Amino acid sequence: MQQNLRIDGARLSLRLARLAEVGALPGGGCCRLALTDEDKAGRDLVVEWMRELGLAVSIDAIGNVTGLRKGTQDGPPVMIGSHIDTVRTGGIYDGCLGVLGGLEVVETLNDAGIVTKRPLAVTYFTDEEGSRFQPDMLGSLVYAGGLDLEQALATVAIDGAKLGDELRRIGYAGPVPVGKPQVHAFVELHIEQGPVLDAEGFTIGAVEGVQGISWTEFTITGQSNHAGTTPMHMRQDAGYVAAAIAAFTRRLANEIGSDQVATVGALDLTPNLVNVVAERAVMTVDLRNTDETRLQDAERRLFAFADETAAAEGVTLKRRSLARFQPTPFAPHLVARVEAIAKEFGLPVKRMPSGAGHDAQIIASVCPACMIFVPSEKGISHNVTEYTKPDDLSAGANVLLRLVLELADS
Ligand code: HGY
Ligand code: MN
Ligand code: MN
Repeated sequence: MQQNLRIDGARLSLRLARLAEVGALPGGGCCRLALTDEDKAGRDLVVEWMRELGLAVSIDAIGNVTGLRKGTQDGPPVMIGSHIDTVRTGGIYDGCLGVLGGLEVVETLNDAGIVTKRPLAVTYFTDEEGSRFQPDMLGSLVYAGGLDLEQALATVAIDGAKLGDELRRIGYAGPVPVGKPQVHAFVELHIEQGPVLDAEGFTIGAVEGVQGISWTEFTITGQSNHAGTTPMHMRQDAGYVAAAIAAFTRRLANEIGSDQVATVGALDLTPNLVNVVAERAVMTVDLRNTDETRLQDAERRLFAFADETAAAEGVTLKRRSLARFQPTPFAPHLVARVEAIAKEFGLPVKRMPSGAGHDAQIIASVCPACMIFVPSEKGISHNVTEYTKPDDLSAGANVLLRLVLELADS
């Protein structure tokens, strides 16, 4: 019986479309930055669905929300998790597929009258994106004991808001303590967000691990001056130093090659006027590599270049780490099961690393964890045109269903 069990793809797509209406952007896509009113509305909708499916809903002190489905036995649950917060120009699948895929697994089991041995948990974590409050994966980091709760609550957003205040304001400062969770195993279904599966014709990615991530904020302070009258040798131009660092960042990635990627995603100039030499620049650099040694080398070279360029221009440079994660491998036995189940379903499957950060890499520190990828059309993500075909969504959710049943009845 269980071998023939399949999820209801139309129902999954319907939930994705319904959640996409929350924080919908005029040209498509979503904006539900962590702990904003839009995030609250999305949270409330998913809690409503959890309750409709008979799950016992709990909220912890950092706002992570878990819907628990009883098993025939007590004990640590098999957890299906991801996130529902988005970047500012987000798609409708990033994170949401993992959470709503979990609800779809629950509803499929409810319809079939199946109760697993172990309890099942469907969880969404607070602020996975880290766009508004850094670091990313903040909620799962606190959940796993990797970030102190009080420190997390004191985090100040890019818009100046304090995380603890926002959590209380939206009503998600929950009563459940955090840290030292008991989870039997963790599975996250997620879109690849990169071009590999789509370009190579695979349906499922058996994710072997997540690459290392290094986010740095540079604050450069020079002197504003007249763009026309100030001789070049007398300038302390923060805008020039920021631009030089941005250009170096691209060169650095190309020189290191292989898996190295580097991004200047945020750059803010003050006073940001055509005829004024910028007195201040605040920028971010996102470096990633599957190899920790090469990632450290990239950081060292970037920081040295930034310091030299700032000194030569006579500006001050302050550096702040916003996030730093080492490359994280997933549980080999679970990766092997994802691959085997995909093959049993006749789905083309590829073992691969994840270029994006995910909650699974954090939860991997407290229990065996793995990820199931489905293709992103043209590899586009963190973009309102993010798209994954319904058949691929269903394929991923069916692999999730089968793996969760195996883990929950083992
Ligand atoms: O940045 C990331 O990789 C993830 O989307 N938070
Ligand atoms: Mn994500
Ligand atoms: Mn994302």
